[in-house]
Amino acid sequence: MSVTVIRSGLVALALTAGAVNALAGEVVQADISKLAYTPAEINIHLGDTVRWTNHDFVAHTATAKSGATSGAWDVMIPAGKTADWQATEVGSVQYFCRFHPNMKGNINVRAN
Ligand SMILES: [Cu+2]
Repeated sequence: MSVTVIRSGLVALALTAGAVNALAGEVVQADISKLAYTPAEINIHLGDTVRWTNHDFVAHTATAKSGATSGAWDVMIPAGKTADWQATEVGSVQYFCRFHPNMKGNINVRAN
């Protein structure tokens, strides 16, 4: 009987931790280097933020392709700087750089 009580207590603790995490969202680090997004594919959860760091000496953008699930968005990432994008909808979105259209990436947003 006491074992059951301890186990249910652990389950309650785990659920609480999950709820706090979902509320805050995580910051997921990504890089831009030598005209490429690294990693090119990013898997995150709803509410998480992607933070790109641009290591190049030219500015880049992360621009959602038209028709993206998450709607149109366009993030400017100046040379040597960071920029953020927060996932507010579940789904996959392909993005590219407006200045260098060969740069392509993909973000998969899952429900929490
Ligand atoms: Cu670029």
